[in-house]
Amino acid sequence: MKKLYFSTLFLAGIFANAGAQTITLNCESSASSQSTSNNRNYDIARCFSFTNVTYTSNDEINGNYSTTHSSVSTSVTANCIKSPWFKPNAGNITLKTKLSNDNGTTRTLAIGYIPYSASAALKEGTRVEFYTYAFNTSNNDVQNLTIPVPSAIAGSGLPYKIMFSFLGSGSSSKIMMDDCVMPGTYWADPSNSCYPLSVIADADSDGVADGDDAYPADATRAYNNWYPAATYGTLMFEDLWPATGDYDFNDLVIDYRYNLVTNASNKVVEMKSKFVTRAIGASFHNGFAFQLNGLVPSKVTAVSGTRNFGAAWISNASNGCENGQTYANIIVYDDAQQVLPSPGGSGTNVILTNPYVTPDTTSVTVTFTTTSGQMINLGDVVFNPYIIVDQTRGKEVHLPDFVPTTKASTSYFGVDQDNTIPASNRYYKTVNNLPWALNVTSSILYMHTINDFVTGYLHFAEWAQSSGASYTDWYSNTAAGYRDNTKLYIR
Ligand SMILES: [Ca+2]
Ligand SMILES: [Ca+2]
Ligand SMILES: [Ca+2]
Ligand SMILES: [Ca+2]
Repeated sequence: MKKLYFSTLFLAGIFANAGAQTITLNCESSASSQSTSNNRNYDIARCFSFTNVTYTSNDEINGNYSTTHSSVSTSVTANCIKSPWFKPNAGNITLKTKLSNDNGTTRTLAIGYIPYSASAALKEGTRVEFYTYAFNTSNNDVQNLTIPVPSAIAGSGLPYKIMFSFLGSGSSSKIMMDDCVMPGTYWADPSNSCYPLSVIADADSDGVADGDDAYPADATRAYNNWYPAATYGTLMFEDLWPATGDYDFNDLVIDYRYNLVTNASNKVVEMKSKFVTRAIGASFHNGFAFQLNGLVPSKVTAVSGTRNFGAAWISNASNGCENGQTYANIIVYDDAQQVLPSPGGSGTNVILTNPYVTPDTTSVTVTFTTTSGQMINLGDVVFNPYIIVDQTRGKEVHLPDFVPTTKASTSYFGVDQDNTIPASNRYYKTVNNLPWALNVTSSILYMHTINDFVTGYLHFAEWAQSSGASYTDWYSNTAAGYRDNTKLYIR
């Protein structure tokens, strides 16, 4: 135990000495031509700055020169010295000080630190005073002061200046200073207007370094959060619900990706989404929408980019959310057939022999509240996409076990093959767990014509019926027996 104690002390001593660096101001210079002005210029070149503070060899404290100042003032900016930028270490600032004469009503040395501020003039933030010394004005002996470096700045790794202000009222005695020593690492650049060496650059001052800030010139935004993270995902819908129908899952095929833009506090300020309508294997005029589950519409401030082809059932509030909904609902478009018109024949991009139509990209931006205490977290955004079947507002088809909206009609539940049981939180699944909508977090191929989905993706039925436990890679083509490419729309 004792041995360990000694070795710990020994190591601590080594590291303390190895890291010891100081910033000093003693008003002396090693230059051959020394004078009050030459010596002060020497320190100015080291990035000290002086306001109405000069050097004097008259009644100096130590060596040949000390600081003094001009007329007496109670303003902290009237007579002051600022240190160069440095990164303070824990320890003490030491200095010698005295009055030039034993007169005056009050005399005070006030010391503050100045933080770095990227947006401020000279990069100097607001001074924080941490120490004052009130002189006995009838005593002009030298005082040796020892001032702890404030814990707020010691070892913070950030650059600061120390500002010494010489305050007083009454009569003419000046406060002189000398032999000031400050613990820390010099961090000024004399070749660049004495600005700090590299600091963590944060051009918009939102607290996120430029290198980490996806929006370095926008203080309201900092990070991108993509879903799916790496690439587009695919949404596929079967519109004959509550019947399984032909089960080809190509009645509406949409690739999607959205970006939840967060600010420096990781609150979501914006949802920027892209919906790429790839195929329509439907005669129905289906709409496409999404609900943000659990998010009240008042948290949305604006919606842009949605497309309204005149459906009578659309009724949106001024913030772009659908009226009459408990949670925020955004109608991306009311009729897919207007978004990706058929080139002739039946549907769009589902029959291999028909002309190919370039997919349409609809970009929708949802902007969220920035009211303090009302802002939303990443986990608060639950994306619940659905189709509105053939202009019947209440006929919604959602992903399996995703809730219907306030406007969904419950009259379809339990009809035909649908086995929705709201009391069990079971939605949009057959009794065998087959869904009417699919969300795959990568872009995948879909069926051509009316091929049953399970004849193209050969392990899909096993995946769905196991509620996702088996064949989680059912849509991949990594092994024989996963896909029948003759059933897929491959041009
Ligand atoms: Ca001196
Ligand atoms: Ca920033
Ligand atoms: Ca920013
Ligand atoms: Ca179908």
